[in-house]
Amino acid sequence: MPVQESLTEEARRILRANDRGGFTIPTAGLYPFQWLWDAGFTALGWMQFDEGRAWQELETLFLGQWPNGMLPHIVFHRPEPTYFPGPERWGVTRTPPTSAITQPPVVATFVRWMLEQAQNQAQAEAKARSLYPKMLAYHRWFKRERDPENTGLITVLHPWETGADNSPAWDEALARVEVDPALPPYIRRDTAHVDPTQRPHQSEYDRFLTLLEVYKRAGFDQLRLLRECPFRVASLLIDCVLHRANRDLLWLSRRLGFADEAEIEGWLEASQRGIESLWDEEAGLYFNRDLRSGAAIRVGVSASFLPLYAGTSSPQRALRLLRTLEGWARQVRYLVPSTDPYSPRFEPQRYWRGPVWAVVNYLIALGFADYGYPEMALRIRQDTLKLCEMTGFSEYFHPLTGQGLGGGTFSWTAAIYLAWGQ
Ligand code: 9WN
Repeated sequence: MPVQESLTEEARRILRANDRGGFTIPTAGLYPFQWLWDAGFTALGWMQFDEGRAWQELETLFLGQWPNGMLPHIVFHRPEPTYFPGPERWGVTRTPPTSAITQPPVVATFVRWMLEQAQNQAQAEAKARSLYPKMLAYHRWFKRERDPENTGLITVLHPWETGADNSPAWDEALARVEVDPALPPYIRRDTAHVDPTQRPHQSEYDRFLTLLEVYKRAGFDQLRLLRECPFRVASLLIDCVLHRANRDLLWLSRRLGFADEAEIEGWLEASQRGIESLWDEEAGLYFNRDLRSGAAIRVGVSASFLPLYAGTSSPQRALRLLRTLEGWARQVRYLVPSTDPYSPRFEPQRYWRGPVWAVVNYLIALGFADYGYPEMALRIRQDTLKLCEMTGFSEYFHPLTGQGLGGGTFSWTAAIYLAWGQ
């Protein structure tokens, strides 16, 4: 399916319009700062028509990196009143101000791809070389502070870290977070921009905000939070994206002549084991895990297919995943719904409880292609492009009707259209 020239132009226009001078906001009003994994996808979009600007997106993102290596999920480059919680509520006294949690670490993988596809190789190599130590420090932080016992799974401390905020996978773990009776009052901004039926519930927001108070009380001490944080899960989105990012960091280490291979290989051995321990033979899917109870979270989500993107699955498991997704395809019109459409928790228009995300589709399709299933990869690509063509570059889409949902003129959706159209 060829992409439409006019829509390619429109996608570029969206990135330019959302450019705030070195960083791209996801969409005006709803998300007026720079988000971590959005920046990664957006860089892939910029790469299709302005390579210098693409590298700049990542350089700007790393301005928010903490001295301990952590790359925060939001960098508040400049004040904006239209989003909550902003820098005051996070209470991180750094310049630029940032949040205190991370997000799926897509960057090392995308730096590899950008280096591979760059027209300007000299520029790309210099940029990749200067980003490399920062990415290494970030991945070391994950290992040191979020998997100190080398279990092979990263401990995630907030649903926002997973990128899939109100996924039904987090329901029980989040319900166990007791809302802080002294929670400072707040006014949500998201529901002023988007129909509340497409956003998380208030009970979830109270818990999201309670977790911020927990971090502040712990002085953001990660090792302490590993013991004390009331929300602790293993997330397929984080573990699979990190595994692939470590494979690509290893590739970059060799390509650029750094000598970190043994260390990165050690991480990969552990995460290979960790991710495969999340397989459920009966369901034919991978499940997230509640790390407080140790139990599998037995609800299928789009991230359940990401071990293919990570590359940890066996061919047998990959085939089971294909069959599972074929089953989902009989229930919805557009792949890939963020929640199993057979699940009673499936809600086709409420944020991460059912709708389709172009960025997740991109990763899942790559996984199927890697495992020798190009038809499924093509189907996912075609569905994604069709959704953009039918209803524009929305934040997410209704898997039955194709309706565009959430924020409009969305950077990462436009970026995927550009990256996938080539
Ligand atoms: C909290 C920016 C981000 C995405 C996340 C998505 C949403 C934020 C929010 O928007 O999260 O980080 O306020 O809802 O869930 O994946 O990076 O697009």
